[in-house]
Amino acid sequence: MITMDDIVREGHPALREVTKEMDVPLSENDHTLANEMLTFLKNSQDDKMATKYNLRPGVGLAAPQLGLTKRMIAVHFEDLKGNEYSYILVNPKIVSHSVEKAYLTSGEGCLSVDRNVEGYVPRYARITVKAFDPDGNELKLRLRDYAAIVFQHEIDHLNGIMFYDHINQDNPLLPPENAKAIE
Ligand code: K3U
Ligand code: NI
Repeated sequence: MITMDDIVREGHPALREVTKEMDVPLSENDHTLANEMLTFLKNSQDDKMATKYNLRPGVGLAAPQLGLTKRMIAVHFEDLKGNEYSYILVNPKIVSHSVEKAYLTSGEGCLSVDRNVEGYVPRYARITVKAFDPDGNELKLRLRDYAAIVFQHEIDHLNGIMFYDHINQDNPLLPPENAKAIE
């Protein structure tokens, strides 16, 4: 079972590497890893499990956060409309995006960052992602607003990018241009 002890923190080189594409369908070992990543997210959002195992709640997890240079993410969350997003994506790629940006008014956090980093993180408001599921089936997802932000945060991890790399260093709370605020 994945716990916070398995998650690498800022300073670990895996968080700054560009990951390698994976073979699909996944090997048996990588299939197990994928399922464990999704289970971690579910456990982290379950009060009893989170308390028992001291888990920080997360809506997404990328393989580099486990110290692995593998191109795979898991997400598990509901958007404001109650739509559920529960996916393992292998070799995800943003194939198109809006000009318009979006940012969370509360900023972003990261399970690999044990501090509060203030500032708005500009993201694309709408993206289309192509990926494979663990069995090698192609997926195409159209995402907007909060969902688009979560997927971009996770895909950034596959490219060695941390959320605070996007924050305006001179004025972290300056609303980004051409960006809608997401509460
Ligand atoms: O955003 C978080 C959250 C957790 C439970 C309920 C609602 C929100 C926690 S931080 C998080 O999930 C990161 C996970 C990371 F770092 F491992 F990738 C992802 C994330 C945070 C903020 C915006 C988008 C994505
Ligand atoms: Ni993160």
